[in-house]
Amino acid sequence: MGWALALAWLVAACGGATDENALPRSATDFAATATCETPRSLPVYIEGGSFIMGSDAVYAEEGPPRETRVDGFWIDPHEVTNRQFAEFVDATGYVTVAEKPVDPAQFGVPVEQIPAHMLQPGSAVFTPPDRPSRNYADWWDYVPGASWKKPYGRQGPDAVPDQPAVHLAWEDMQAYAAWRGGRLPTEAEWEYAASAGAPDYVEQPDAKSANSWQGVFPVVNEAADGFKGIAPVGCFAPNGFGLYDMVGNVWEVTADFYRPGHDPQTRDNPRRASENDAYDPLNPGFASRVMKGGSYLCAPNYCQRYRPESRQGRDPGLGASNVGFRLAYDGKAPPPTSSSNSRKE
Ligand SMILES: [Ca+2]
Ligand SMILES: [Ca+2]
Repeated sequence: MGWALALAWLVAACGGATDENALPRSATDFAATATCETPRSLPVYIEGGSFIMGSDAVYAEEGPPRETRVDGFWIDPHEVTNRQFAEFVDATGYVTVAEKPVDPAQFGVPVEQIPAHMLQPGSAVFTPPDRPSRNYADWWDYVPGASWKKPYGRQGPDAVPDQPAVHLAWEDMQAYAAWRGGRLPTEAEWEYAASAGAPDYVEQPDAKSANSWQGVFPVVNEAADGFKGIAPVGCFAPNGFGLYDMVGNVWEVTADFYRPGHDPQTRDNPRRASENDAYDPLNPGFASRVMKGGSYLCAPNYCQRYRPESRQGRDPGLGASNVGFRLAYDGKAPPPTSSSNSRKE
């Protein structure tokens, strides 16, 4: 969501009253303590090929499906973890957008109309409502102090090393990619890698295949898959290319600008690389990027987006507790990895 939009719905949702000393319910209820064996972090080479990109089975913004060609590339086998992001921060001293002072000018309204807590550094944290709702303002809170290091806010637990890094802005992901020697995948690359040659489906993946939401979102979280919220990377079965959590856990931002629907004329390594192509009906003031693959918040009654074809717009500025990323790499040789990246080799 964008800042202006965030202001509108957060004010509508809570009147600007957030107790920054209270532990968000999402922290006590949603912070996973389970561990899994961390999978190999060495990037996987995806041979070039053709596939049917897009779908017309569920949501209009995913179509039309058309045969699409993608050149070969390398991709991380799992979402970028807090351990990996910490290596970058330790080496560079980088400070993320969610940790920096907030510029009131970006709200576009007089400063006295901005709730005080939204002028503090922070990010959007999923906080389940206590009653049924279909209004996302009821489950997103702007939490001061929330960042990749403190995913639930100042009073919450520290980031878990093997969980995906979240609460990152576009420029944070770009900075990490530049340091690591990679880049964000295009939407076509990501979807090709996620589908891994398997047939399309519309049903929710089973509890061993993806961290999604079992039960009636946003109030009944049965967690039949073992996780109410985010999971460490690699707790679920890999796809046919050996990639983990492509259709669950956290959404993953790609390099392409977002607009609803695919251009049927672009079938060879398609890109939406121009900001002029960007249009997000839910966030029209911002040039959103495409994010892919659903998250632990996707449930059949609300968000059937636990599929390779699923796509939504992601505001470049404000992070959220269910959005992360993974890197792609060019070239024939395996890309460089850090020491801890290859510790399980
Ligand atoms: Ca789950
Ligand atoms: Ca994911």
